[in-house]
Amino acid sequence: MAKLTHLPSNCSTDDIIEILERDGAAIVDGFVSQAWLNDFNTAIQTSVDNYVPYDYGEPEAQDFLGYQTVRLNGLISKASNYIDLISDERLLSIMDHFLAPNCGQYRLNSSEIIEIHGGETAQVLHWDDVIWPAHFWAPDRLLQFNVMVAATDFTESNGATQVVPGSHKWDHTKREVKPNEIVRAIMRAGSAVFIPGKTLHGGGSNTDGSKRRAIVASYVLGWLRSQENHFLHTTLEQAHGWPERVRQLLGYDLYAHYDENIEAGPLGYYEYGSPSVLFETDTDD
Ligand SMILES: O=C(O)CCC(=O)C(=O)O
Ligand SMILES: [Fe+2]
Repeated sequence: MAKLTHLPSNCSTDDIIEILERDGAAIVDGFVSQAWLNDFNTAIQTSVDNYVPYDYGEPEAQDFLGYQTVRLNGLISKASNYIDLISDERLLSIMDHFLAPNCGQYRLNSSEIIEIHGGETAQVLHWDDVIWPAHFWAPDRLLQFNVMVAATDFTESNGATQVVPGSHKWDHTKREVKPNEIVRAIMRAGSAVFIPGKTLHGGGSNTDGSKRRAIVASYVLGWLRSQENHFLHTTLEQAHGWPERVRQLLGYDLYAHYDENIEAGPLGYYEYGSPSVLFETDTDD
């Protein structure tokens, strides 16, 4: 029977990495503090309340993104303590392990609220790496890594994510999922589920009407385009107030790839140099 391992909040990043290597998914209970979560939920509430459903255009996109689901991007502008999540040392150590070998410098891919409301049906099972054609040319290379923090409890009936442990090692073109291979990421508010880009997963159906809110921080290889266009969700003025590491994660620097075997880049020029010149007068970081 498929199983999703829960680790305690005081586990080490090595413990998380070990389970992720084995299962392709893991839950860390109590990953964020209740105080951080309360502050985040308070800050984001106005944006959630003001949500106007998007027209996703194609029916396939609507099916995928949901009919009864509130989705928001640009969290760094909507809740100031989101910065703490994306630059959390434990998360960055995990990304150092899984993404850095394929890029050197990874970046924030997307920041999302995914709030599933009553009547939403289950999202199709998918793996997130599939959005970059590089998955086709380099199928054994991880491109993206998704972390979803439960901002409300995730339950069987309110849409807890469906996950297929072990599917990170599958050839997705050859193997179909069986119902008994799917487990639900049932967890308390404040816990987090880790889903690297080759693991099958999808939002669950909400049959009880209680809202299921996820706070997403996903990361991507630095040489791939991020799914979210961070520059349009933030301003240069805001970026001046961020720590240097956060600016780097949001793309305000130059990407170069140097290791023993590969030399590539630079990418992301500003006037043929690094965007970091824009921040040189800063003394706060
Ligand atoms: O909401 C969820 O539980 C998963 C959402 C997801 O996987 C996605 O939108 O790519
Ligand atoms: Fe996904």
